Amino acid sequence: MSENQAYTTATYRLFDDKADFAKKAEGIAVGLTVGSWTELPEVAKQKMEKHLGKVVSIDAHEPVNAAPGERYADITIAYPELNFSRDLPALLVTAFGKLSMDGRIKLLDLSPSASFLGAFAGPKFGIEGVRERLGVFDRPLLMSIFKSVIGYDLPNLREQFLQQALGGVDLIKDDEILFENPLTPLERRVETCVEAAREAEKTTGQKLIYFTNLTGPTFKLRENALKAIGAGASGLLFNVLAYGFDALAELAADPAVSVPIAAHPAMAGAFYPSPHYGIAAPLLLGKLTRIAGADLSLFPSPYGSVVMPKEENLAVQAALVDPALPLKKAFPVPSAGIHPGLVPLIIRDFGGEVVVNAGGGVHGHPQGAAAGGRAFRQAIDAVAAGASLEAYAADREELRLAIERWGVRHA
Ligand code: 1AE
Repeated sequence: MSENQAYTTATYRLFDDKADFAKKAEGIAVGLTVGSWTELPEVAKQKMEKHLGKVVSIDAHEPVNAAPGERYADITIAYPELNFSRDLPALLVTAFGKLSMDGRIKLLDLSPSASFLGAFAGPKFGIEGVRERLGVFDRPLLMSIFKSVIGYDLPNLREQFLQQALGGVDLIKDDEILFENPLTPLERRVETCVEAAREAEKTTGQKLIYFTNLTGPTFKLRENALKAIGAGASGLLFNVLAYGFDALAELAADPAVSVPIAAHPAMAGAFYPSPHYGIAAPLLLGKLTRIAGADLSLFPSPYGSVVMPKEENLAVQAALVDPALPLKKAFPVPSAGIHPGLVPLIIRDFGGEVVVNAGGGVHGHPQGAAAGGRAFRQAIDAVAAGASLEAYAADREELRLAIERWGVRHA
């Protein structure tokens, strides 16, 4: 590799029962860059050298008597950044465009150069900025998700918001399936919820960020984001995989989009779960989401209703906070099926820089959503106090009832 050039390295896991992995790797490095090499005349080779991809390493896993499907290699290729513009679509199409359809191959990681990363502002607020907005620095944050939103009108939505806010949550997010609709149109929805947030603050004394679902056709996203912010939205929820990383990057880099953005993982299951195909979760929901500028990244936890294995969860978290990336850190938000009885596990596994996020686990509390929020806050306090949930719940009714409803998971 030339020392004067910038490269992005891409690491793949390539499964093949028979292939010569060295040949395959060379085929990728050449095929995704200059197209062909050996047939080129010497003078053309000299000209094309700076555009040629290079095989960095091949780590083959070839057990003796390998069963069918077991043989694979982790291959790292360096792509000259001279070949593509400094945007995420160009990077992704270079490293995993046609290749993503060519056999059993999964993209594990991408490492662009510092120069490429310099084109991205990353999260505008990051973990610290979100904490500053809330004035909460000493505990995991608590997020609540609207549930039952389709077919509901503004008074219903307001009541639901108010109950969540009264429970002492820090963040409230729209459900990702709430789109523009006549019953709760964007600006009216935001105004209504912001007004309910103000009312709740009088009781709780707590600030809150409301992540409004940013929807609509791609070319209207900016306009809709500004409408929502103008109406008082203090955060935006964004279905990043439906729109693409570039749409998020454009929004996050826009000075007028002056609020934190939470990336929702809708559609992620089409990308990461297969060992043979797609894009690994730490890259998809961690590194790329952070480079594109999400302040928070939601993903299925290891414990709830939709699960992602724990090692993958921790690798997503690591990518969101990796100090090697010259960008602000993004909050990990392990989600789906979370209830208060899981809080000790979440904090044990993720530490304090985490957002505990729940929909059903708040709204399904026997005494309603406000009690549901309080049960979560009590669970977080219990962990901080070094107490077991069961002991802490003895004189805290909300937590006791939550434990009765969902139990406590210890491992
Ligand atoms: C992985 C995303 C989780 C999510 O968006 C959501 O709505 C979860 O709801 P609950 O907590 O499972 O009810």
